[in-house]
Amino acid sequence: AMRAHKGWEAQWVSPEPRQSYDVIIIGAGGHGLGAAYYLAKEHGITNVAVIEKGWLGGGNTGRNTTIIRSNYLYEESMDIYEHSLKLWEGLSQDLNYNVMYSPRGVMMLSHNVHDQQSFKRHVNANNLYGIDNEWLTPEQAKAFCPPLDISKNARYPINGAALQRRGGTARHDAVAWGYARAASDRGVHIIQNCEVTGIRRGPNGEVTGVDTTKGFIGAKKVGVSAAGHSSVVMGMAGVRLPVHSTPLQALVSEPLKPIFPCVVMSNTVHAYISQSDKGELVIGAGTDQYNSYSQTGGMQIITHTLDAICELFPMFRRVKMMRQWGGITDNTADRSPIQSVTPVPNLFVNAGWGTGGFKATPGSANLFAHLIAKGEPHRLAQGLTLDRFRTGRLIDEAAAAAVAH
Ligand code: FAD
Ligand code: PYC
Repeated sequence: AMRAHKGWEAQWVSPEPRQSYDVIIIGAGGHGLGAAYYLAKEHGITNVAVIEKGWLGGGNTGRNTTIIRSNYLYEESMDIYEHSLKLWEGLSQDLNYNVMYSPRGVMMLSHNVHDQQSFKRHVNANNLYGIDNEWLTPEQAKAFCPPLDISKNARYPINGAALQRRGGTARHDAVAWGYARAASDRGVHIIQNCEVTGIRRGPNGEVTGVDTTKGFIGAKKVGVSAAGHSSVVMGMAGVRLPVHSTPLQALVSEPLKPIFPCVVMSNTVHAYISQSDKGELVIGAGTDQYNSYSQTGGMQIITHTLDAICELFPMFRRVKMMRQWGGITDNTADRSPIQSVTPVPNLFVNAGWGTGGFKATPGSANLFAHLIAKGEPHRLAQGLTLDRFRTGRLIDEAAAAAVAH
């Protein structure tokens, strides 16, 4: 049947690299591709290359469980995640590419008094800032998500839940492909299968370009958006990033008819779940507890998550799992991201999104483009610079990260 599909146009061009560019972005995930798109669209900078060691979207962009929400605690976080949520709402139209954004609601389960106090604090902080988030009783949680077991004798009983109705999911591959096509249409070069192996610097320490497996490519400015390999790439410029990398795993079940209407997360028992449009249950775990660049992850972590899913949703006990994988997450001590100028002139970094940067893709890309174009952070990203690790003005989002670390 596929033979009938002839004459499809390539969605983006795959050019040979030029000798030099105004801007090189390292890493063709959603963040890097999106930043290139917004550089072209909002700042008129089109002499841009996005350089990717593998295939575009093959990093965490194509490995995540696609949960989108903006229910974080501090203003610095609410600013960027809500900016992102608003961009999600119009992204398919903006890119003319269906990213399948689905605001089906993200519900976070509370299992004990500590969870309840923490979630209610988030609900209040969000509401005061104009962001939707509400507290539900166990009965209301069950009405919102019928497969949930709320019986008092459940192994992991719940005493309520926090619900962000505007939260939801999007199709991760489509996000990468949509940004790639839109950036390519505006003249951006996307260069795949090209690993950056070095960052070259001039007489004043400034960036002059990158060494790659396709040779040296010059650049006036370089933006690093390499997720799990952020500290490796920044190390090429002599910058030690306050980030550690750990595997994070997910898996999908055999396809089922529509059964699960929303997204549910339980940080306390280390599991989160939704159902894709193909019908697969999409399930994710907490991070492995050791630093690693392995895109597989430990077996005991994922089996623990499946134990939790079976307890929370007993009807899924006989469902078969089809595929499991891992991604490498770049984690900061305060679980908040870094968008920053660096000690190296004309080198910019977007990193530290760890277990939670998919939801931030449009917002992060949009603000990273601003940082690269203007040389200083946008108002909405001012708190996210590297400075905070020197001043101690950390943004502790460990609870809002909602994934066991
Ligand atoms: P990536 O898509 O990883 O892009 C970085 C790119 O840089 C990669 O393609 C890589 O190959 C490339 N690269 C690295 N080094 C080099 C080099 N030397 N030269 C050239 N290219 C290089 N977030 C959420 O908000 N919601 C979720 O539900 C969620 N679930 C997750 C589940 C899992 C299992 C994982 C692993 C992550 C999850 N995340 C989630 C986090 C989210 O996936 C990431 O924060 C986000 O996708 C990062 O996007 P990115 O574009 O920065 O990174
Ligand atoms: O940040 O919402 C999130 C998330 C969910 C699963 C992994 N990360």
